[in-house]
Amino acid sequence: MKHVLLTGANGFVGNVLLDQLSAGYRVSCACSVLNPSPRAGVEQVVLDIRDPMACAATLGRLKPTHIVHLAAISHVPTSFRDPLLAWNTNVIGSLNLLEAIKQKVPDAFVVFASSSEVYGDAFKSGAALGESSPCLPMNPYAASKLAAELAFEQYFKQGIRGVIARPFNHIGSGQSPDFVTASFARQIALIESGKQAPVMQVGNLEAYRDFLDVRDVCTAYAQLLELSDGREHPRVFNIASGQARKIKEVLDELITQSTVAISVELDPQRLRPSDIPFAVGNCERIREVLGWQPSISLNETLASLLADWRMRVVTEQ
Ligand code: A2R
Repeated sequence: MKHVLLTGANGFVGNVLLDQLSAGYRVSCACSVLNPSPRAGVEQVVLDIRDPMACAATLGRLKPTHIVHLAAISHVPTSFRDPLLAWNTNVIGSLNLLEAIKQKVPDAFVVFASSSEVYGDAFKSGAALGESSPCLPMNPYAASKLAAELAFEQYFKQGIRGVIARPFNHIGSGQSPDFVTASFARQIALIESGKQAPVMQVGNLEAYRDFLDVRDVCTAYAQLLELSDGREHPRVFNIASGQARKIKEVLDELITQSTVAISVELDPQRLRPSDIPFAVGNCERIREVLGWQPSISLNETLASLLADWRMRVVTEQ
């Protein structure tokens, strides 16, 4: 049976991907700490990807046929606050994993979760960016992901098998409220339950983003894993909807779905100076090669996000 190892398995994406892959794969999860409620039939290992010997030992023992590399410092403000942590995890951690693949499982097929953030300043063209657009990262997170991509490209040249994915803004249940749509949904749920005054604190509402449901992104990762069947394929894939949505439009829809009246207040602390005003991806490649396209509407995603936060705030202090 095909055996997939997920790094970063306890994260936002890892949790969803685990559900999707469990049907077709034996799944092992590499986590920085053990999940207290593990899934039945899924093996968990503790692995700090910054430790090269631990990476080699884990891959040597598990011998996965496939790997999805999700583990990262994924939050842009954290990468500004602690760039060494971001670079060590995102670049050196990826190199440690690549060396371990080369030494222990050289035939394994790896999907690396990079980010649309690598395009950075190139978004200022206003066009939907394709995979050959310039990569001009504007923050330490994006730069570290691009550096990791270069490392992957080098190992691909040496015969390691796999692809690089550049997902655009994926949202949904389980995401940290450090991210914009989760922050909105959490505040609405707090307001509805009387734990917050009926005033939403927001940052920049004028930016446009290419939003995707995390479940659609995970379907794309699962389809990318199927490229291990030996057919010719490109190395880099955008995972995008191709549609630009104004953040204000997303907020308005969430407020429409709320059961109470809510006003909106700008919080200057939530404004990021390096904000990119418009970011949208061209998704032709993944559609042509794999037939993938998003299947979940934004309103459906927002409804599930809100439902999730309504449950989560019950236990919040
Ligand atoms: O720090 P934890 O316990 O939350 O674990 C995070 C894990 N992680 C690590 N795992 C092993 N060794 C490390 N040194 C290490 N540092 C962090 O990566 C967490 O479980 C996971 C990342 O999850 P999230 O922050 O929720 O990211 P998300 O949204 O699931 O994104 C997945 C990937 C990331 O590479 C993004 O940059 C990419 O998709 O776009």
